[in-house]
Amino acid sequence: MDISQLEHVARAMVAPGKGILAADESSPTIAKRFAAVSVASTEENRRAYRELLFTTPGLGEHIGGVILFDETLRQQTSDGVPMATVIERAGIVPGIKVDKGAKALAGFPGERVTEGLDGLRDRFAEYVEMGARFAKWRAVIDVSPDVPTPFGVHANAHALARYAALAQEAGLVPVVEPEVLMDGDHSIERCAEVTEEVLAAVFSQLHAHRVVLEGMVLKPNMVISGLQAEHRAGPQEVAEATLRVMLRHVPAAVPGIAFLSGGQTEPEATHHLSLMNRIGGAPWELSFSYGRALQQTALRTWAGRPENVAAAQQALLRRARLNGLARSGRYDPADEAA
Ligand code: 5MM
Repeated sequence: MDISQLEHVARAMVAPGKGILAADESSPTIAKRFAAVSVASTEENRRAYRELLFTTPGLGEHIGGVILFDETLRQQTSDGVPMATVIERAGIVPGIKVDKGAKALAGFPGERVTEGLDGLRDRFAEYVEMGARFAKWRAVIDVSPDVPTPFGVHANAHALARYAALAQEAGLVPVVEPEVLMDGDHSIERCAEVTEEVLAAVFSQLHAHRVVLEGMVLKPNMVISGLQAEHRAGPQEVAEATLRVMLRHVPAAVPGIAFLSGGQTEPEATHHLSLMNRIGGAPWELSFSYGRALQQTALRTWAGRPENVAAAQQALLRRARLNGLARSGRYDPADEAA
């Protein structure tokens, strides 16, 4: 394992002004996203949509990494260029989602654990061969009054750390994604409590598995009220609570924290990130790894029509630029109207 190379790639993914485009929707998830804009989830439509995203002129200005799904890494543009090559040529690091999704945790009703460790060492070797330079694994933590249990948290943290150690062994930077879901009516305080428990377990397991913190990126949820909460905390409160929890649990050796958007609207996700960067004083890069919060308008604009490709690329670029501003706390919600 070349630690300096891992650190170099990790730092490029979250370089100042930049973040990550999460385009690794699995087949069921992309089918859901396409259905919302009445596009059939055929292999060709998925390929065309991802080509649109990755060939956006100027994307590399604010995007340092792109996460791909297995199918996409094996696809080519209409000109016959492999997707990973297109991404590299744009000055962006290509990565691959390697988890096989969250499944019910036997014996623990309401909890899930992410699968995909079997055969992972061999899959990593193939992904490296195909041009991936980082990997991603997502753990899903549901929130209810009795969930998560300490065992559920431990099972997910253990799997994340096993994955991360294998990724580094293969020379890939692990993006470690423990997502405390926004679904539910829980308060921001409850989200903070669960996120603290999860991050404490994750970093304890990463240490136990000898994962080199300098060669990874953390992709956590923000500390935020549940989507159905009666009183949802405002942006400044979200920024302060998130920063407080991260400062308590994320070692300064980690190069970057790239937040997921998790169901926030595009402007909300950008605003929260900007406020955190405005507070300042963080020892890590405070960045983004958004899926929906980068793609929503672009996907709606495209809606499966080739004549809309340029407009959809403009929409993606605009979100990337606004999040680029948020990286240094310079985003103003008024920019949305401009
Ligand atoms: C893009 O969606 C990713 C894959 O999800 P599935 O395995 O469920 O298809 C997901 O891991 C994503 O990278 C993160 O949730 C961040 O995306 P959002 O939309 O929450 O920013």
